[in-house]
Formats: sequence, C-alpha cells, structure tokens
Amino acid sequence: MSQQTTAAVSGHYIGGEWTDASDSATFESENPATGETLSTFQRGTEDDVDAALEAAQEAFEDWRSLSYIDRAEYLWEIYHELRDRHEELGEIVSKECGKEISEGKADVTEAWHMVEWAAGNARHPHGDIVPSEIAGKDAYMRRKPRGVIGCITPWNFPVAIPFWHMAIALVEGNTVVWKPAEQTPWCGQIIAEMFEDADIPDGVFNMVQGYGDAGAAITDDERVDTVLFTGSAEVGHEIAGKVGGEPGKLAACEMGGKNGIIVTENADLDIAVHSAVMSSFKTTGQRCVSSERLIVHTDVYDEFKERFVEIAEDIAVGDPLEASTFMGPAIEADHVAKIRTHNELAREEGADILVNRFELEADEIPDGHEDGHWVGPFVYEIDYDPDLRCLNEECFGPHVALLEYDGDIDRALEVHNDTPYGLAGAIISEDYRQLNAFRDRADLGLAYANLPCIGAEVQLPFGGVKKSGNGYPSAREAIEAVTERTAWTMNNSEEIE
Ligand code: TXE
Repeated sequence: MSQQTTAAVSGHYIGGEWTDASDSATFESENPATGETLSTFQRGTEDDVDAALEAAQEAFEDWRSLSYIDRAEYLWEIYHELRDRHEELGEIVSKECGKEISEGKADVTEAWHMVEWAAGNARHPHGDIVPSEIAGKDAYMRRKPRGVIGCITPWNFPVAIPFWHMAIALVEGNTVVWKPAEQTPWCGQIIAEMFEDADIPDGVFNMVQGYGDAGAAITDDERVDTVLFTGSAEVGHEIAGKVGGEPGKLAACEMGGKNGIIVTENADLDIAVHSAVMSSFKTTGQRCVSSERLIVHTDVYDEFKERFVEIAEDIAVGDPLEASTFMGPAIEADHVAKIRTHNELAREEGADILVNRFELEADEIPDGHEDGHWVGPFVYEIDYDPDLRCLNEECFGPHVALLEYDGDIDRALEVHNDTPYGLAGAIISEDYRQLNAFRDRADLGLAYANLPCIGAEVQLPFGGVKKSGNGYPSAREAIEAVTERTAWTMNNSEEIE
C-alpha cells in the first residue's frame, strides 16, 4: 500500500513497479486556482513507454486466460477503492483541474459507475448464437481481447475518462498502457495506487506520466493493438490518420464539439434558461459537451436573452473548493490565452457583446488566488452566417453565442447542424413533433431534450459524429474497439460436407 495524499516525485507504474523516467526528467502539476505547484512527477520518455509496452505484452497471455469473472474481481476492488477514497480524490480533482468541488467528486462517482458497469458486464452474454445454414452445425460469434490497449486521456475528467477507457478494456482481457493528461498527473498517481492496492497482476495495468511525446510513443508503437483517445480534435485526427491507416490496428477517438441548444417558440423558458446556463458555464465551459451556441426562436428571444444575461452577469466564479462557487478557473495560462483569442475573434466578426466578464474584477478573485487562471462568462449575439469562424470553432471555455432564428424546426436544425462537429446538443420544446425532428435529424451522437446538454450515462453510448469522433473509446460501445470477433462454425453431425 503506497497511498500518498501529496506526492513527492512520483513515478510511472510499469510492470507492477514504481519507476523513474529513463532520463530522470520531471514535470510539475499546478493548482489552476492559485498557480501553486502541487507536486512533481517523472516525465515519460520513449524508453519508459517501451518498458510499459513490453510489460503489457508479457502480461497479456496470462491475463486473457483468466475468466471474465476473475478479471472483474480486480475491478470490484478498484470500485471499492474509488468509493472509499471518494472525498480525497474528489478534492484532488478539484485542486488539480479547477473543477468546483461537487463536480470534482462527481468525476469520481462517474468513474465507479463505469467500473461497476464493466465488472457487472462480465456476467452478461458476450456473443451471438446464430442459426447455421446447414443442419448439424453450430454457428456463433465469440469475442476475444485484442491485446495491448493504449489509453490517452484529457484533463477535464481526470478520473472518469480513464476508467471509461480502461475498465472495459481490462475486463475484456486486454492489458493497458495509459498516459494521463500532463495537467492532472496527481489524479493519475492515485489511480495507479488503486491498481497496485488491488493487486492486479504485474504488467496488466501500466501508467506512464508525461506529455504528448509520450502519448505519441504509445500510439505509434506496433505493439499497441487499439488506441483509445479522448481529447482535442487536432490530436485525435492525427492519431486516427496514423493508426487508422494500419491494418490490424484500431483507433477510437472522441473529441470536442461546437454544441448548440435550440429553444423553440413554445419552450418552457425556465427549463431553457437553466439548461443554457448549466451547459454553457459548468466546468467553466471546459466539457466536450458544453454548449457554445444558443439558437433561440424570435418569439421568445428577447425574454430568453434578458434572463440568460442576468444570470451570466451574476455567476459566482471563485475558489473551486468553496461550495458556493459555480465556476472555477480555466485549466492553465495557455488555455486562458486561447479563450481570449476566441472572444476577440467573435468581436472581430461583428458580435455584439452582451456579457464580458472575461477579465474578472480584482474584488471577484478570492484572496490568495491572484495567480489563478481566472476567466468569467463571455456572451454575445451575432447574426447567423455559416461562414463565421466564431460559430464553427470550439473555444472550450465560458464563451457563448446567442443566435436568433425565425421559422420552423427545419430552420432551427439547419443552423444547429451547420458546424463541422456533431457531439452533443439539446432542444427545449413542448412540441413532440419538434422533439422527434431533433432526435432524428440533428447531427449528433448525444441528443438531450428539455435538459441541460451535459451528463452521461455509462449504459448509453458516448461519442460523436462528423469531426467529433470515430468509434467509441468509452462506455459500453468501447467493447467493439477492444475485442476481436471470431465467427465460429462447428460441425456436430457425422456427415462431412
Ligand atoms: O487536448 P490534447 P488538451 C478537447 C477540447 C479542448 C482540447 C484541449 O477541444 O480544446 O481538447 O485539451 C495527449 N499523440 N477536449 O489540450 O492536447 C495529451 O498529452 C498522442 C475534448 O488536453 O488533445 C493528453 O494526454 N497523444 C475532450 C491527451 O492527448 C497526445 C476532453 C489530450 O491532449 C499527442 C478534453 C500526440 N501527438 C479536451 N499530443 C472531450 N471530448 O471530453 C497530446 N497528446
């Protein structure tokens, strides 16, 4: 048991051992609310990744030979660890990625939901028996593990997303090499401790800390059979391009979105305003499902705008560890600069700014947090034009456009679908025909009705269409990416065909 509440210089976890980087290089994790260094970690090199892949390959045959139920037992240990360390880990999430504390804890809850689903699924059917064309023959589809799975994860759900990838991969009989995001290595450290405490056989789970170069060393290695990636469109497309071109190797990538909410002429405006506020500003707009476009019918536009703007002006930005905070800081200084660029782009493209709290007033920043990466809501209205970059490029911050539309649901859908992305979106309407039209014709992987455009259920698929993703690296559909299918046909009769 090597539980640490503050890590010293924490290593990789490879082949059941804590190891240092081959060149002893380190990096630091930062508290985005204060700018303080939290801890120091080994920075992964190609040699470290090589060692992790070797360990994962060596462990594969023994691990795949266990029954599903036996493999799931290790995951149940992790499930209990996640529950036991909920408070502690939730606080670390909050400290390391700036999420308001209830969201930090919810990240851990979502992780154990995923582990529970994956471990429970070990007792469910894993194939199909089908009728054979020939009497006396058995025909069925059987699943088997693909081998070594490379998992690359982002910082915004530093506990849930790794388990969305890894829990299923492991129960299905694969071994794993995982690289946590460089912004949230402390969460990575705690997760690796949980695997160690669960006594998972050496080499089945391996973690290499570090940056994108370590990630690329994983994705580019021929020993990796499947890459599961969640992160930016830029990196995801690069990985899908490289890995997807190789026969026998798979990449399932889940990227961002330029998500929209349609508010129709008959919407309940209480639901509409609540949904828009939650979807635009929770997690400081840094969720892949956050909405950045509010597409509002002209009949209700003025009232919606007035109510939404009033709340955005007042939203409590502050210390993520305080329960009264609605929005914590942005993840890092570079991300603040990126959000600034998107806000300026909207202005240059003719936006009328309704709320500009991007630079917080000095008295809005909590004492002792002056070096945090603070940003506040930025709300604008703009005439819809399909060529506007501000309506097509993801900001990943509390940056939201109000778009007024006049016409029927077809017009609303035309505006909604006019982005290169297709991850998540919502409709607020009391008309079932409009809801059905949205369900059937919105270009989306995740569609919400009369709800905020956030939240995920592990028993549903999670992924997007268009530029938002290929394959499903998470939730139950990830089984497709981490298993092979064998079509098995067996002659049970005396006759030889
Ligand atoms: O992503 P990156 P970031 C999106 C969102 C946001 C952007 C920023 O669009 O604007 O990502 O997040 C590793 N080969 N989402 O900067 O850079 C990297 O070290 C292999 C959407 O964190 O893609 C990290 O572990 N790996 C989202 C992971 O990839 C590489 C959640 C993600 O980093 C690599 C979060 C490379 N060449 C962000 N370069 C969602 N869908 O939930 C980097 N990495």
